[in-house]
Amino acid sequence: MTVHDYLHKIKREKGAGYFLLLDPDRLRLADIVDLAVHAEESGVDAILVGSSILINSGFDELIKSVKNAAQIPVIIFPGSALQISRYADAILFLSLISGRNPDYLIGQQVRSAPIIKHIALETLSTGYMLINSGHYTSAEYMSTTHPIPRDKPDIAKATALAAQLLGMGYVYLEAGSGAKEPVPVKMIREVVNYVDIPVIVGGGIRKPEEARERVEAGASFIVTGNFFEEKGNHHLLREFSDAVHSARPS
Ligand code: 1GP
Repeated sequence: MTVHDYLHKIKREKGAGYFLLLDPDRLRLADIVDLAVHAEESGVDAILVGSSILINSGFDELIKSVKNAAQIPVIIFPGSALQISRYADAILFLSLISGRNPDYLIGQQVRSAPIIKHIALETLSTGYMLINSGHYTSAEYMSTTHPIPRDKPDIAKATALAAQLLGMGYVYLEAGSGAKEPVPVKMIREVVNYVDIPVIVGGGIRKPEEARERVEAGASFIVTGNFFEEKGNHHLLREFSDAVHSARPS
């Protein structure tokens, strides 16, 4: 089964899916492996691996180690065209459609497309949208783009619809890793009601309740990363995954 089909199956059967993001620049390899095992045991549906910079080398080795540790799909969430590995199950093939930087709209994609074809890596075509979170994020700095204002759902709706009309399979509403405020529930609801493709939501989610509210607003997939970089929080993974899987759009 392709990862795309698997994700749609999760959505059909569980209502929504839960992804854990592992950032190679912020976690040691041993911790990444531990967390991957724990994620699978706690009902996480897929593991995302990626970083806005990627200072640490050995990306292939890292993906291999995560693959060996867990059976759930490992999906690359790339900060740039440098983050590609044949050992992953798929890659979010992102275009930063909230911004107007041609390098992140199409340049990085042109550089990476032949490599992705060569290694036959599955791509999940995704319109990536930065939403203002109240402070300057790494993604904004690295991409030199402005995020969509958090009180402008109409801009988010139009941008997400453009992604759909361009044939993209997913939109990702991103407040930025470690964001002070997650993407507003009202914006998620309005975007979900306006487009037909699944909506992924991440950035700044630190409570199961925040994850639940975003599924109730119609998000298909929830991503958390930062919160689980603290070892003391690992025991809450199950609570997050239960919150995502038991919530229903309302
Ligand atoms: C960031 O959406 C992801 O790209 C996850 O964000 O690290 O804040 O959970 P956090």
